[in-house]
Amino acid sequence: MRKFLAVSTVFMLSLGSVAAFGQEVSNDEVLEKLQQLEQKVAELEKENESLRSLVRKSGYTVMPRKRTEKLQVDGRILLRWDQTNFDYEGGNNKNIYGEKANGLVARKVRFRFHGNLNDNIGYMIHVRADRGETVELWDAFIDYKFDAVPLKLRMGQQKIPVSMSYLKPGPKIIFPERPIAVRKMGSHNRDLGIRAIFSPMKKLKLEAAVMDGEGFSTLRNDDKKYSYILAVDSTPINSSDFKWRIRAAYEGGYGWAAYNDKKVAKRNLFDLETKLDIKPVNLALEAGYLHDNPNKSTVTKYALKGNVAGYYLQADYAVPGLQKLHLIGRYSEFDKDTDVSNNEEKYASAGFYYLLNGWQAAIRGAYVHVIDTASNQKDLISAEFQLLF
Ligand SMILES: [Ca+2]
Ligand SMILES: [Ca+2]
Repeated sequence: MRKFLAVSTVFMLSLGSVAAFGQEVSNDEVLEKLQQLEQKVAELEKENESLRSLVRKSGYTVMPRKRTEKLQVDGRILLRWDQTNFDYEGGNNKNIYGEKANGLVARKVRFRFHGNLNDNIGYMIHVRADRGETVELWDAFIDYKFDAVPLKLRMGQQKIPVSMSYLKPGPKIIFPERPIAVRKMGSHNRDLGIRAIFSPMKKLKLEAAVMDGEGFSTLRNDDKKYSYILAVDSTPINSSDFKWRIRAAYEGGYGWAAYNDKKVAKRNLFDLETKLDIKPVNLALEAGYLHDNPNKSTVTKYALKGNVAGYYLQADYAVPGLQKLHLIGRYSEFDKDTDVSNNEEKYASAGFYYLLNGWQAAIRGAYVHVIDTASNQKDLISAEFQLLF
């Protein structure tokens, strides 16, 4: 009995000492186990890669199955404050950025539902309730990726794949709005159609699209006519110091045109846009040129004299040592009638953006100086707060 008590006392004491050091010891053990596991994973990946290269050498590739995400929900809120001396009295007057009054506005309120059903099929439904207006369907498309060829089809309501700066996701644009030339000439709207993206190599994309040409608010193709788009998108240089991207696109057929008072015109739109990142000096330069030679009889807003053309130049400089802060500048011109001289619209803008937490929480500020204008536009100052969730 005495022996049993002694043994159990020793046993209890040793249990106590384990309990006393329990926390520390188990943390170390967990760390050690984690390190062992990580090492094993690394070894398995190495083995996996060598097996895959063996398979490749033997003549065919087995693609690993990607992670599938059936439904992801995200969105954004963008608050904007505008101030200008523009005269809003008397009807539907809007400032350069399309606002009808000075002050604060919930400029963008968006929800996106998107996902991948499997390796080949993805989708997105994107709704907006901008400026407190009615909820509208913004994007609704299905993506189909082929296995045998590097080809993707995007079917449904989507961006019209012409302008590089228009295709850039809205949360990542550096000024509150895209350049005036793009806003006036590009297809800054959604449309129904089908877009094919062929990527024969990493640095090159060839695209073709057929769209209803009506814009997103008219869902029926009543005129039974289409707009046709061809585009080349290439990144010839992508090194640690430089990145150069260039996109050229052509839109023909019958498409919605902002300069034609948002009516359909028979377009011959050529769009060339390029961006150069010079990383050692924190500088990104961007430029674009747009030219439309539409069928005169289809331009109903005014008697068109000549062609429609516009361009922009912009720069983005990340302040050294303070790289969340970017200083930006832009010059943009738009001419609705190239045969009539000295009536171009000209705008110069300067501003900044500050990334509080990447683009997830960001502040933008800009001053747009009106050099020449066709209407009675005035200089505009804007500030924005963006939150992605
Ligand atoms: Ca049409
Ligand atoms: Ca002109």
